[in-house]
Amino acid sequence: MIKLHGLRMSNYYSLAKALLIEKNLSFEEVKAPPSQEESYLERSPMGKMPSIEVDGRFLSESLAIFEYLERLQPEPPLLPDDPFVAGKTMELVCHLKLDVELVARRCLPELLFKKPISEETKSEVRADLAKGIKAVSRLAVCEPYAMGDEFTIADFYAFYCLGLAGMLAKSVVDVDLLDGQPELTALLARLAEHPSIARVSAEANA
Ligand SMILES: N[C@@H](CCC(=O)N[C@@H](CS)C(=O)NCC(=O)O)C(=O)O
Repeated sequence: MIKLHGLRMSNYYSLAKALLIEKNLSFEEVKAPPSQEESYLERSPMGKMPSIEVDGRFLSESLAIFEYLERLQPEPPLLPDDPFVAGKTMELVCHLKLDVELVARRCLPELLFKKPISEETKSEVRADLAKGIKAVSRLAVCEPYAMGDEFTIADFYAFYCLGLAGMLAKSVVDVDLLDGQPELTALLARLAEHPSIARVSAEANA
């Protein structure tokens, strides 16, 4: 059985857990906070969560975990059949991950560890987030799902990246990330009701 390592408070752990549920795979959760200990780095080379354990072997990075799960259990598919649309789906995932979530993540030390970030960094975050969210809204269809009719991996990244980024942007740099983005706002509300995502949220708050 697959073991999922990490903590329920993590957005990427939650994403990997939602994927396992979506794919109807049996799994077990193992509490493992991030660490720079050698034994942890052997499982996840940057010391981050999540990672999965399969027959004693470890795999980290949520996108790599997705790639593995998609091949292990192709149903339901989370990438469109059409090669170009599949590429566009991954393009959207990249922008959500790198140009929105990772940018907002620069605010995390201030919120979690009360380590103030500089005004210069805050200005950069505001400018970079504005660019990132524009890129996302240019690519996202949002009717009814991120890429249109098909529910895909981009929906998971939309939910878990925009959720954390929105919270960090509001509380640390006083930016409403989804201001003027009614389609993305409605998409996130729909996704919150999607069974795999709803179960992860319910269990995180239990
Ligand atoms: N690129 C990684 C990011 C994972 C990540 O940022 N994990 C956070 C928790 S959500 C973490 O472990 N942070 C601890 C650290 O950076 O040391 C992925 O997609 O899985």
